[in-house]
Amino acid sequence: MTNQRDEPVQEGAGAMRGIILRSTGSWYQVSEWNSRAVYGCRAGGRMRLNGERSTNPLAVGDIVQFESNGQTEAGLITEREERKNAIVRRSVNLSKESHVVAANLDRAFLVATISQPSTSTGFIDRFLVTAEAYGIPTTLVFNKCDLVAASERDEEALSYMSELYQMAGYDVLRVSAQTGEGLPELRAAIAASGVNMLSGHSGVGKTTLINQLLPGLELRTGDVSDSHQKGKHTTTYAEMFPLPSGGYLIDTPGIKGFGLVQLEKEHLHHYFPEIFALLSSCKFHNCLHRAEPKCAVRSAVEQGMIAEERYLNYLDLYENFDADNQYR
Ligand SMILES: Nc1nc2c(ncn2[C@@H]2O[C@H](COP(=O)(O)OP(=O)(O)O)[C@@H](O)[C@H]2O)c(=O)[nH]1
Ligand SMILES: [Mg+2]
Ligand SMILES: [Zn+2]
Repeated sequence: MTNQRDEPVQEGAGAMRGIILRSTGSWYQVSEWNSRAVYGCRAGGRMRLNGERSTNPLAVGDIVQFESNGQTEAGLITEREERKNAIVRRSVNLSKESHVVAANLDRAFLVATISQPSTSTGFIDRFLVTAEAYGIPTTLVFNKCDLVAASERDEEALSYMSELYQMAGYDVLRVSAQTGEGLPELRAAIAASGVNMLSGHSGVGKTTLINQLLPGLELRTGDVSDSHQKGKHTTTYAEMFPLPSGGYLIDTPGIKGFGLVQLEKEHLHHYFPEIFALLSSCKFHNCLHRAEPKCAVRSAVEQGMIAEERYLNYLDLYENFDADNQYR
């Protein structure tokens, strides 16, 4: 048996397979595949990850080979298995390096709120395009519905948003981490697949939801107290929690936006499912649904079969797609 370095891994000397639960710079928590026992590990210094321009070659959700002599605090990661997908964002410094938020996701839950803070459809659509491009099915979770119930305008906004995304084919859940409304449905949706990620703006209640779903964790949550009504950054790194059902749940720090590292402008429309579904009905096989004649997408928008706001967000993304393929 060999690893990527072509050095023999001694059978019985503790070569194991695991999944990264947490990474804080050079230190990793790895859950052993079968026993789920957690090992503290460093990364082998000579581990080569051919030509990636990433600030973190190992991320939460990565499946790795590691060695340990039985001590749970002194593991060594020797190999990373190929990723089936990875959510990437531009690194905080201005270099072209990217930062992998999490890898090998089976489902994303985009947590959004109508108020405190409000989530725009522009932000939701950028997230959905990214998730579609990576092939990660996404469920929309509107949290803080207890607040919505107190305002007629917010109720209308929530109904509008729910319909917008249901029309586009997405599952939409309405929940409140505070009152418990909708949590059984959220729990059921999560248990259905392996590695689940909660994402969304800072302050929308991701960590509070995880505390509700996994009692006993008692993670720190943020107060919506500063002047912008955006929660404080209480979650600094993505972190993954094992679920009793066998799956995992990832809490991510509030994100401002994701980069679409491998996406081309001309392919953007492939990642709006309801738009892409009509492409074969457009006159031109390479229709971009802008000003082309006999465009089935534009007539569907006119007939109310495709939501105008989704279509306008598509046009906006297309027009403002910058050279770095990055969203802000
Ligand atoms: N009213 C209300 N407040 C909530 C709800 N869920 C979370 N919060 C509050 O929103 C703030 C931010 O929550 P947090 O979980 O830290 O958000 P995160 O940044 O997405 O992890 C905290 O003060 C929570 O108590 C909810 O369903 N209703
Ligand atoms: Mg949080
Ligand atoms: Zn068209």
